[in-house]
Amino acid sequence: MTPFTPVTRCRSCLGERLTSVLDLGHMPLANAFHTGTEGPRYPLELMVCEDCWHGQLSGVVAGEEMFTDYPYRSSVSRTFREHCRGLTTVARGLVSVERPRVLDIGCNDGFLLSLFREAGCEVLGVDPALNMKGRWIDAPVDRVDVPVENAFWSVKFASWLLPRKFDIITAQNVFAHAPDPADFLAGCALVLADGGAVLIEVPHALELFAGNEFDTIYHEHLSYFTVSSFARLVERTPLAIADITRLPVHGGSLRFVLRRRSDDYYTVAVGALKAVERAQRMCDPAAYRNFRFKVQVIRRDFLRLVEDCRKRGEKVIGYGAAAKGTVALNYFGVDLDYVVDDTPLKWNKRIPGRSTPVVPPELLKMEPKPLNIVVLAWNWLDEIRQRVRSLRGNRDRLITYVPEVRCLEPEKA
Ligand code: JHZ
Repeated sequence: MTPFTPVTRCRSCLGERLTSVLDLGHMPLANAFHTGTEGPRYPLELMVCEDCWHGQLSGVVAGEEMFTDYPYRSSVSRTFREHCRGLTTVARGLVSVERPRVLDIGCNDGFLLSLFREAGCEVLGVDPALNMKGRWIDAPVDRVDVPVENAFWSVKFASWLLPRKFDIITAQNVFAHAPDPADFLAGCALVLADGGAVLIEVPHALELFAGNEFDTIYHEHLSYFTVSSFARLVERTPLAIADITRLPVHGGSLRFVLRRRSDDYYTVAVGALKAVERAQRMCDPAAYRNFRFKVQVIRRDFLRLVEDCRKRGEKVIGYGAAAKGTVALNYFGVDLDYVVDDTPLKWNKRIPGRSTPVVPPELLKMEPKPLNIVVLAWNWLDEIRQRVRSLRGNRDRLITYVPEVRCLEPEKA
């Protein structure tokens, strides 16, 4: 078990007034799928800074423990692959270079870089996951083979890359993992070419609270950004916000385009989105109490639903062994009959903290009776619904629990 380092200052504005929003107790690491012997548990508590309202965990588990052997493949979802195509086009439109040099931080299985390369860019990935280097993807996209450095991103690592410079720097769903996000941005600034752009995508904390997305709180996610808290952080770096887009992926995300401060780009999006966040009471402690209450209601309703299904002798299974599924099942304190997932690296393992096994979706074809299928990867609900139908026709009941517990009955033909 590696040390758990308590956080005493806000990661965004360095203020010291951190207050608890939701304490999920001691939880396993969300991606530590196991084969019998469970890994350690660590405190999991979401705090908010009363100065800049940045959401953050109460403590840090060492990145080496979470990301060196990483089972998550971002490109398993077709919707996400389409999203990556969109990002590639946007990024290329931001720079005037014909053959941009692209750096992807937290490149995971290399899918995004493969798109940039197809578009004629020169690419480099950085990722700490040792299990991915040279292996890339098993399914479902074609084998991706792009150059990757195994490292955590930092000023120190960026200095090592010099004199290489990049016209486009991307970081999808990795910035919230950074223990020192100001250092992360300073590293980007160091290797950013003149006229270049940094594109950072993070889940939007506004959606977390408005949509009761409690299960996106886990040890990997040290930060929960709003536009306001991101803007406070960027002030401490050599970069400036040139644009912001709200995105539907991962339950609602933000894409920030950052430029070198001296490049004099200006956006009205910051002010407009800060106003949206204020209107949603992101600076009101009562809103956080309300969130806590609604999360408790979800647990109560979910447990009742599972109990009812089991009383009727029905199976309750899950689709998508997402990291957030780990949080949800541990918070509910419940095991499912099994969970199916299209990621081979997760098969024949168990959900962290639980005894629920993860198995290939093909197994669903062997189930004779209608099933109750909890969509643990609720952010890909439409895609998973289609997948289930293609495997089994339209006869199962899908269950979601975000923003509230809801049953989607099979449509009557
Ligand atoms: P998915 C990840 O969280 C990890 P997770 C990370 N920490 C992060 O920051 C967030 O994203 C934003 C499976 N699936 O994408 C694949 C199928 O099997 O919601 C995945 O195991 N078939 C970097 O893990 C899981 O579901 C399918 O058709 O919560 C989805 O995980 C589809 C669509 C998904 O992220």
